[in-house]
Amino acid sequence: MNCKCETFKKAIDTVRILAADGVQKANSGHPGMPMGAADYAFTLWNDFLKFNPDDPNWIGRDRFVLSAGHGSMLIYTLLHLFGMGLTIDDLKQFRQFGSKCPGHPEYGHTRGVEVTTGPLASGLASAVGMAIGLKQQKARLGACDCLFDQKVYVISGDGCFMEGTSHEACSLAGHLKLDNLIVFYDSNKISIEGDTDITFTEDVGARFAAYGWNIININGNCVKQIRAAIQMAKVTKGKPTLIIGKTTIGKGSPNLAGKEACHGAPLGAEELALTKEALGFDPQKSFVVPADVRKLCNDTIAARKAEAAEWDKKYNKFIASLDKDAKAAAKALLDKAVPKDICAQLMAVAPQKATATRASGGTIMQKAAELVPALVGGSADLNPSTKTYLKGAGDFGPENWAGRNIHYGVRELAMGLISNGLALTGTIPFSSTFMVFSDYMKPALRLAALQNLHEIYVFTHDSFFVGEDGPTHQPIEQLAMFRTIPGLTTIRPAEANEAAQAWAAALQANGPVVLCMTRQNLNNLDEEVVAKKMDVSKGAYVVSDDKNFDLILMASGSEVNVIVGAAALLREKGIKVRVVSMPSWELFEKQSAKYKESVLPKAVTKRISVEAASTFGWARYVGQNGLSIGLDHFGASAPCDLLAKQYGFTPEAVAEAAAKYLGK
Ligand SMILES: Cc1ncc(C[n+]2csc(CCOP(=O)(O)OP(=O)(O)O)c2C)c(N)n1
Repeated sequence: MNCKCETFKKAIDTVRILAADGVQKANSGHPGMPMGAADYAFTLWNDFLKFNPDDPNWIGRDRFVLSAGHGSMLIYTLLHLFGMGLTIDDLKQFRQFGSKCPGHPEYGHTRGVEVTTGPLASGLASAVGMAIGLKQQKARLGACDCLFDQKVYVISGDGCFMEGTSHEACSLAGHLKLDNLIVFYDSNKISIEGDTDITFTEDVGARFAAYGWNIININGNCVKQIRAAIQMAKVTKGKPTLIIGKTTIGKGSPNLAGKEACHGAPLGAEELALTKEALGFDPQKSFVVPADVRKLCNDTIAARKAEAAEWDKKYNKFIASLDKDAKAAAKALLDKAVPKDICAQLMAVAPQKATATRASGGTIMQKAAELVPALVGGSADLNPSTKTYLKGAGDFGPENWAGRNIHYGVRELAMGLISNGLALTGTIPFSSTFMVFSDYMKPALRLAALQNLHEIYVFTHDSFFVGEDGPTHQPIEQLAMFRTIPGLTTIRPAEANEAAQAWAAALQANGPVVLCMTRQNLNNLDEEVVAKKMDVSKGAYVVSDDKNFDLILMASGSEVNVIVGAAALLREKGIKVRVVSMPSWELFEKQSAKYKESVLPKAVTKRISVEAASTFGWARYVGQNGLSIGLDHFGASAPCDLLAKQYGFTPEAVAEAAAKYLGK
């Protein structure tokens, strides 16, 4: 072995030991995976990965996704060795409060972490979104291969491939021929409960070959084979690549290598010392980077910086070569620009007749797509129903990488996680399905919120008003679910004008937004209300009221029409009412105490909420003496008008319930 080879091997062992040291010090974490995958990960970073230590968001970079997020010490060690901002002291703080090295990698928290991972396979699915995003970006900018040839590199373990998400997302990746996606399968045949033979005996390579992937089998602990595999993957056209690397979990540990015991627990002081000794390190010392390893990495850092500077020159030349319009378009796309007057422009196209909000939303989003080039997305095989197809914007795929419509097929969870990947590669993605199937997307919604990703969910058929499809298709508890996710904004517009304002708010948001749209037609509110009172951006506003009102009726979405009707009936009886449209709790909560008081004055304690969903949470607004009219049971298959009567969601029924509540 020549000196360079020796240092390279020592560098890989340094990754093993730093990872094990971090877990040992924290007395918590997963040393086995980083130790087993160190050969691949270090070789990838040192020899192939394009990154810029000076700028983690450098546009020319490849993406590195550690889908097996439990092996987080692996990425922290690499970020340290390759000058991405983590220090040895940071590594020593693994899993401690406020540390830059939390238990699982967190996007936006640790410089250089491209996506939050931990829920197995979510990173892999989001990586598919990144691969789509990079293809789209390149095609839409009109950049050539010699400039934009970024790859998305993923490390996944057995767990990622057991998860259903890997099926959904990788099936789509194969179909779309995403040859910029290179996934390493750290096939160590161990998961928490032991040998994967107890649960997972399928031929993953055959499965992925059937999806249309390029499969390369290697010894994942052999650097020579790793290099050859990555080189081959990089030049493969028309297919994503899966490199199946047979590895040994905990490699380097004399007594625990190959055993599940090192998957999720520290090696133990004694075994760690034995490991260091076996690998030629001083067993008495921790968190050491040998001088020649440091030099190797520093040389790589310097080389990467120089390459990035060279690339930037070419990129700037390319941008300068664009004509005025193309330059403006590129800027709008890359900046995710949203015009300041977006709300007025969207309001101008809102249909002025009774329409379902899925339909008015569909019209509005055509305009939104025209005004916001970064808006891309699709539905999980429901475009004709959710009305979310962007006309004239093309279908994404090998025939048209610039297409802004993504056909996800019936793959809701993959759609959600891919959207997260799209948001992470510089677009504002939308994704759409029936609201009840948002259940299939919950992990993606949560991860979008956790990462504060700007994306938009268009969930239609938002209540039992779906009608004939019955309880399987009638959402009840989903609204409550959305509202419990921190950082997720839910907007349920009452009619077409509110739908336009909701879309504007969603495009101007800085995190994920759910738009809940109806299947059934809804009357627009009075022109005067639209012109003078409507303000979805505030979350709630007064639609109408009587002087000295002593009852507040509040509702969201389709039930605003219902309370407007109920208020008219109550007024006939001499009851003084205020009607409040409340499309978004989250936006309302962001308002000043003064504004909130102006809409829901504390002095008025007689309050009724009406929403065709679980009443869970409305107590917050109706208070102890309030009444919440909702649906705390599943619906039924029947025409929606009949169900409305059956369940008390008509103006008459609400007026009657209100009169009873008031004792009148
Ligand atoms: C969705 C999800 N389910 C369960 C877990 C808990 N978990 C963490 S690692 C792991 C086993 C993963 O096995 P493998 O991918 O082979 O990792 P390795 O043993 O190689 O470290 C499990 C079940 C998780 N992180 N995410």
